[in-house]
Amino acid sequence: MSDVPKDTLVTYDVREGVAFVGLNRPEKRNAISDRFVEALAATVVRAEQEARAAVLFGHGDHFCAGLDLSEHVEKTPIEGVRGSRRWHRVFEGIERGTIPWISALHGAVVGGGLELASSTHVRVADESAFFALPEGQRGIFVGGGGSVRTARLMGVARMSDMMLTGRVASAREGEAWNLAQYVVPKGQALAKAAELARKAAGNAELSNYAVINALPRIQDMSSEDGLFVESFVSAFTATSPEATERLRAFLEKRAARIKHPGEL
Ligand code: 1HE
Repeated sequence: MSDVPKDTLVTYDVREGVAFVGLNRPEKRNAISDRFVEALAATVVRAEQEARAAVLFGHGDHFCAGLDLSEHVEKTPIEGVRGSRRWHRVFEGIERGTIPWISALHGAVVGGGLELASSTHVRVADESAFFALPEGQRGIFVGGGGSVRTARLMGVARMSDMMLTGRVASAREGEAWNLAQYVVPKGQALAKAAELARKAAGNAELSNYAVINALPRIQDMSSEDGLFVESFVSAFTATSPEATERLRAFLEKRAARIKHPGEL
């Protein structure tokens, strides 16, 4: 992307109802500084208002090298807590907002970069992507929600291994460990993420909201409570005017039927 403005930390563009949010600090491998996280926060709010789905990607050769380490040399403990809580709020705006987020991952998906990717709903990695959690080597700990989100994706055993031993996972290992749902050839993650985002943008907004917000919360409940909540979310979603129209469209043969993967 040669026409990307150099002074914009996060690029933004909406096409066909999909917001494209680009991490744009390639000279520092998209490391997340305080200013960077504020730029991301503003862009997340804008995407929520203007799009039905969003794609998050990195400009340059890497998705994101995590926390900007140069800003953390002099921080006090309470400043560290405030910074971490700010990341939590911004990433939660992605994870528990109203639109689906698809991330396109390539190169380094490291530390806070992996925490950021973990807050998106679908992750597409290209074959150049690699995952690492070098916090132990840097003398720090995850602070962007990784101990909750990333640990739930890959499990505590794998995450402990990565944090304790510095193990680096390839794109394929990341897929097997649930860090990515798709692996595509090098250079194709953004196109695949855009394709998936357009599909998600075509869904009923309330269904997408339920997937994003009800599904993860139900995992935190007992089975009894989960089934109880599911019935309410299900009934509320299915009786919305948009659902009524979509159900009619199917019955009147105006909607596409589902195809076997071999037919696509
Ligand atoms: C940075 C950062 C950064 C690069 N903070 N400046 N994250 C890490 O421990 C990852 C550290 N970075 C790396 O291991 C490598 O930079 C990469 C594998 C990501 C990319 O390697 P490469 O060879 O393409 O780039 P480079 O030459 O290492 O870096 C280019 C420049 O980016 C260089 O600055 P320059 O002024 O010398 O040109 C690097 O210093 C700079 N740079 N990464 C600051 N992270 C809320 S808790 C979250 C906790 C974490 O995220 S811990 C993980 C931190």
